[in-house]
Amino acid sequence: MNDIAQGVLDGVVAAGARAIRWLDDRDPRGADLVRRIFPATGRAQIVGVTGPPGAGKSTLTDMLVTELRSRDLRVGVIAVDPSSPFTGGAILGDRVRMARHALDPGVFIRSLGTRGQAGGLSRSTHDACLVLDAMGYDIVIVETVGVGQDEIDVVNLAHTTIIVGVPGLGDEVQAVKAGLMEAGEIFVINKADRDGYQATQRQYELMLHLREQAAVARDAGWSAPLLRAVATSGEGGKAIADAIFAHRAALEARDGFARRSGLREREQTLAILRERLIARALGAQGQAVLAEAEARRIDPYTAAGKLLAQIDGKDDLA
Ligand SMILES: Nc1nc2c(ncn2[C@@H]2O[C@H](COP(=O)(O)OP(=O)(O)OP(=O)(O)O)[C@@H](O)[C@H]2O)c(=O)[nH]1
Ligand SMILES: [Mg+2]
Repeated sequence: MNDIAQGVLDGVVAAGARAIRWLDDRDPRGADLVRRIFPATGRAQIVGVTGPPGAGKSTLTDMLVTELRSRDLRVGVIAVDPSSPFTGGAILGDRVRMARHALDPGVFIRSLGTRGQAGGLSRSTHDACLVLDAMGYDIVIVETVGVGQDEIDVVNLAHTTIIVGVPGLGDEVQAVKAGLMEAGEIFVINKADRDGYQATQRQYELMLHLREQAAVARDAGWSAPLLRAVATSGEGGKAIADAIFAHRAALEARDGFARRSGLREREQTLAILRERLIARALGAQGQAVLAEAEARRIDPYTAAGKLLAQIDGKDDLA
């Protein structure tokens, strides 16, 4: 155990991989490990990359890794696979695509799948970010498909969120509106080599304009740029990397970087608490109580009261 924590702090790749697996498996050694490495975290900039299926998020991430490496930064990548029907086989494709970084000791790439329980994915992702942070990676890119609440939770973990759009997806701007729009700090229209780029650019300009008027941006002190990219040819990588640093500087100028890290720890604390409380409440008789509710023999309030009683020892019928 000490060896693994020390290995993480020393940036040893095998130790990092082991630590992430422990945490993802909810192995109790994971909690001890986080306790050890936590003082060494809080430095890495967490960058979320999200957008519709097939928008080119992985290709763009790969391009960004190349650009950031050319600036001598160490980069971690976490590819979140929510196992949705949209992403079947994506991870394998990502592996192939990122293979050229595989031998670079300054790059660490891992994929995380869903744990089945609500919120489980964002908890595992945050844990993995902590590990990569402690290992000394300057930037940790988290790629996730922009569908579903779990993914939005993941996006909310980031210091900086990049929304990737593409030309020719009619209701795609709508999809972005459904919860991700507020979080976006950098908007990128990828596949700018495709027909319909200009129409999509206008859609996004309008959307950003409306967003500004409605004052709903997560980071009110930042004017989100709209950038173009052709990730397959490396076009746009430099401007996106510049925007990532500009946003970090803007956050730091008003103490927002540390504040955003802190909000993440707060959310993570609540997520861990929820998981543990539910596990304790469902212990022993828990499944039987759930079955009673499912059979409609008792109402859900009574059922929840009985489950709470597993924790505090009294029958909470409030
Ligand atoms: N023409 C063109 N194709 C691109 C561009 N960027 C990516 N692609 C292609 O689009 C396809 C999907 O790219 P990915 O990077 O896998 O997209 P993704 O958003 O990560 O996909 P999921 O993770 O499955 O949601 C691949 O065939 C890429 O080669 C681009 O700028 N122009
Ligand atoms: Mg992908």
